[in-house]
Amino acid sequence: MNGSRTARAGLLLAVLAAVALPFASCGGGGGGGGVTNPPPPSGGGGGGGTANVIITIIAENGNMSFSPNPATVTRGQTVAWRNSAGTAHTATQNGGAFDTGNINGGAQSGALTMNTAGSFAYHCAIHPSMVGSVTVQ
Ligand SMILES: [Cu+2]
Repeated sequence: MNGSRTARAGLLLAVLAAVALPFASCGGGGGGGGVTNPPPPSGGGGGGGTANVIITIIAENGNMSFSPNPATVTRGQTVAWRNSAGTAHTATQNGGAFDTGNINGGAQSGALTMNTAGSFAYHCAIHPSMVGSVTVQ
C-alpha cells in the first residue's frame, strides 16, 4: 500500500501548496465545488451528500412533521433529512442512536448509515411534538 500512501501525501502537498500560494488558486478552474475529499463510508458529519432515503421535514398550516413517516430503509442504507420548512429542526433518535443536529430551513442533514435493524422513533429536539420513526429492515 505504499502507492496509496504516496498518493495521499502528494495530494496533501498539493492542497498545502494551493493554500500557501494565492495565485495557485487560478489553476483550480471554476472555483468552488471542485475537489473534495471522498465522503466517509459511515455516517456522521458533513452534509451535502446524497442518501438512499430522504425524509422531508414539512410545515403545513402550522403543523410540522416528517414525511414519509414511518420511513423504511434497508440495513446499511443511508438516510438524510431535508428541511423544507422555514425554521431549524432536528431528527434526534429517542435513545440517542442518531442525531442530525440542527438542520436549517432549506438545508439537508448529513447522511446517516442505518446499520441496525429495528424501528427507531425520533423527534425534533427543538419541537418535541414533532415525532417520526425509521424502520430498518
Ligand atoms: Cu422542529
